[in-house]
Amino acid sequence: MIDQPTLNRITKRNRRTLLLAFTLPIVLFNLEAAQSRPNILFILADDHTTQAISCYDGLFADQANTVNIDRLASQGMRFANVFCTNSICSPSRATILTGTYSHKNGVYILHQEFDGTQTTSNQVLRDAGYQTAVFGKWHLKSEPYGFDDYKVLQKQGRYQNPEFVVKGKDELVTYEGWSTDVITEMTTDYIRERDPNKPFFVMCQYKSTHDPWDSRAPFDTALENVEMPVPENLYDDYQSRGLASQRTTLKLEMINQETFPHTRLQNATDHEQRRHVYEQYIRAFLECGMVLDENVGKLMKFLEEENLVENTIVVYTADQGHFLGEHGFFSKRFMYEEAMRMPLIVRYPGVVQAGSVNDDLVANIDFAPTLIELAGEHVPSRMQGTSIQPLLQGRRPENWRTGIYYHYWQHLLHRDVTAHYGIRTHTHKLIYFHGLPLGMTEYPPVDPDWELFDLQHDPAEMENLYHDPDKSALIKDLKIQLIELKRQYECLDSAYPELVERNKIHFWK
Ligand SMILES: [Ca+2]
Repeated sequence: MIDQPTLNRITKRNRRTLLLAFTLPIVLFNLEAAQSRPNILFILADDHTTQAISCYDGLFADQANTVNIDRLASQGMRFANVFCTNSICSPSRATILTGTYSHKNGVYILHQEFDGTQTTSNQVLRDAGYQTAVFGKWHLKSEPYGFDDYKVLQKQGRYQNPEFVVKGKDELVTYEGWSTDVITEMTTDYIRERDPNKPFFVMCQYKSTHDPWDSRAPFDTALENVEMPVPENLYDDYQSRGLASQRTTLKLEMINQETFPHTRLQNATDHEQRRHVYEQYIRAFLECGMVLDENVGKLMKFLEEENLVENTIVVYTADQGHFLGEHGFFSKRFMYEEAMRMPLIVRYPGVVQAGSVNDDLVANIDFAPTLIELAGEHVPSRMQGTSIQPLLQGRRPENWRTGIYYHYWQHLLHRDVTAHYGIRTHTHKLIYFHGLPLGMTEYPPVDPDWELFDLQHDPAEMENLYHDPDKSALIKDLKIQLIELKRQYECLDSAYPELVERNKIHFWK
């Protein structure tokens, strides 16, 4: 015979079991739903080139001191061969948002107004129930569209006490402090105050390391007494190449004092002036990167404190690369390696193997499709890139791309870089300086030129092999691949009669 208290105990236990039997699946289901919809923190730096990030093991690996970005790489996957498809600010940003080339998204050159109503990663994620926000540098002229919240710098913005365009406010709002710190705080404030029942997609977009490469204490003197390495081709004379490199005003001695108000030598040769500016420029750039790196550390610490570090995908990248004195250049634009290559680090615990490195050919058109697929959503067919999710999981699809198509449209406008397009494979790069404005600028056409580089034997791209008779079969093959990519991305020369005319003489020559 069971007494009443025992019966009560058993019934109570049964009730609990029954309750557990009902609630456990719901709890597990919710957990699964949460896990299948990770948060995304997308950190976009400006011009932060791979040579300035220690874990990329470039010339400045020992001086850059990017401990926090390096730690992120050690916890995730670092991509070694990611390339910009049009290496300049606004166009790359439009590509990152839309997963399309410039000729598709309409932002070919700087200061063109971005039509934010076209399909973007943030809109797809927002429609899927994500909370979306962007803070920091925007540089797409139009106001952000399809974000629940935004605070963005007007144009380039400034480092000290920056002004922001704030959602819902007509007047610009000034924020006291250093731009990099302010943007971090906006990002963490938003995440802290979000609806915790919904995943978030936050784009944290720093001005660092754009010119004028300012930094604040304690980093503004960090490299003062440190000897800096010098790229072997700092004094490049551009002899084997066409006129594009000779024509450009991207040379260090030509940085105007408005951009970089540092000292100049009196009565110096171009090379002396170049070296003198280089010594100041390289320190300023890397110190600016240290403030940025410290802020990446702050973001990661915040995610840990908020218990978000396991279910938040953290992406670190920049809108393109930057010359750090290679070929004597600063800035970007050219299809040469230092400007075309972008950093990309993805941390996603449980999915991405910590400390892994990938060297497949990836492009900025892939970013939007990747974020959408990682969020479990369908990639819109309008997007021209391919999700790198399989690469993140350690699998390379059999048909993964073997060449990247590049097109720089901003013919001669700012810094006198000739318009060009080309293909980069794992081993070679073929560049066609078609030299036509193609409706984008009012600058006059210049004579066309070709350059071919063997990236395995000449990674610094010093020897143009285009005129080597032994390379004619290789050149023909690369041109066929280039045309195939132009067909694939619907960027055919037939849209430009002046280019068709020029190609009749110069393309297959
Ligand atoms: Ca940029």
